[in-house]
Amino acid sequence: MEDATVRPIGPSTGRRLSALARHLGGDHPASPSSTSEAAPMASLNHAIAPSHTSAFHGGSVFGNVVQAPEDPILGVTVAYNKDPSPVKVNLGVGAYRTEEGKPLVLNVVRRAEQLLVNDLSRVKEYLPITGLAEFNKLSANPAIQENRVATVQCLSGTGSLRVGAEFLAKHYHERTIYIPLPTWGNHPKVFTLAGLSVKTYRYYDPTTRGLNFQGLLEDLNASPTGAIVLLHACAHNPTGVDPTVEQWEQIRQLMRSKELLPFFDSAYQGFASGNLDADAQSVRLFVADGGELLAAQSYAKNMGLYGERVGALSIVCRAADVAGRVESQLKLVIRPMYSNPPIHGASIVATILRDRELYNEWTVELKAMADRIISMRHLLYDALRSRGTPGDWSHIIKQIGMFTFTGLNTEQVAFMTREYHIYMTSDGRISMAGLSSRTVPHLADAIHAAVTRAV
Ligand code: KET
Repeated sequence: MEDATVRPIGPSTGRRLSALARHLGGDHPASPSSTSEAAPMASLNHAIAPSHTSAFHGGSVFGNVVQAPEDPILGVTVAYNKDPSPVKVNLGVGAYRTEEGKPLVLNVVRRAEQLLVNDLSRVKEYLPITGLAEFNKLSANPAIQENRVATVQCLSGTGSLRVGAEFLAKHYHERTIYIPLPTWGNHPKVFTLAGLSVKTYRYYDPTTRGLNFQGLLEDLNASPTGAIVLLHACAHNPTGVDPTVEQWEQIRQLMRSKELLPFFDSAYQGFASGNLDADAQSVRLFVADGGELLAAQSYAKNMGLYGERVGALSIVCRAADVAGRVESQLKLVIRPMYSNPPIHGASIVATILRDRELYNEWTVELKAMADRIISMRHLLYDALRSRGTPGDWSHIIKQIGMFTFTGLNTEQVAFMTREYHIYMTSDGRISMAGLSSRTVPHLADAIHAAVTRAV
């Protein structure tokens, strides 16, 4: 049995790292050389490759460890925190802020936590390897009531993706995963380190600032039968561009006819339309046809539980007996990785999902977050129009979810950070959730200056 074999850590990690380095280095056949993070990734290549520490350098056996670059997204916050300027704005990480620019703990989360604190029967025992059973049951898409799903609580969206990818690398016959171009910068790293081989499919058309639907269909059609395809369930990061329901249906038909395996990343459910059900339509289309798929869910954004690290991996199978065996293997992936997940965040989520009234309150608060982001889109669009900033900025109001993919280039972003203390990722992505009516004029000034300045 494959699971009984103990893989030697050194060579296998080395293989994964060199695969990742190859991928990031750009000599991969379908390497995303034009991904949003092309520049930082090139230097990452050196930093992530294992440095050999056997030699004695400067008095430390670790003396020749190479300084790694900051993460392209989380590193923006690091730089922001170091900036003493009073006008600085952090539009890097996708984290919701209030109109006052403060992090938000949802009222419904406070209420759930209060209930948990008051319940003295609650203990801090280990959870099972698969996490809190009630959380898993409530997290599994309501459409999945057929017992043909294995759901495990994981460490937020990232952990769910990683566990799913490790499972696939071990038990699925096709090791290639196609990810959209561009995509969340962590996707290629998560999948490559899990042992999958990463390729890209066309997704975004910079000229129209919309979906390259034809390119997407062509690339999926040209992929090998059985390949895994990463799909953003809604509110695509970083582009803010989603397929329509009709386009999802076409994607579904193509993928099913080619037996491509969907792996949904659902990190922004509720942020696309403001409605949880509407935002789950893509996943539910694929569940409804009876076929198989994976879904990684995160509660980081839609419940504001970022640091609680609460999420779920669901593997929807053809039949209940398969799901049971899949779950048994997921446990073998999780146990040596982190043994079992933390209890607090999952208890908050379960408390909210199980109670009609709390659930309704959550949907109202979620809608308010989504609405505030939409109002920021309109404010920014109007501010650029009133400044007469050259260019068509209508994509700011057309794109959905937390981000605007502005089209600003690396130099323009660097200029805005240097001169205006505006922090955003170098691919021109802005987290609209980080804006407020107070900071929009400053951002509009910065964009205007960046676009109109002589080079
Ligand atoms: N998927 C996508 C598409 C995504 O944007 C994120 C986070 C995640 C998964 C993982 O979220 P988690 O916190 O593990 O549940 N994105 C934001 C934060 C980050 O990069 O970690 C971001 O893009 O800013």
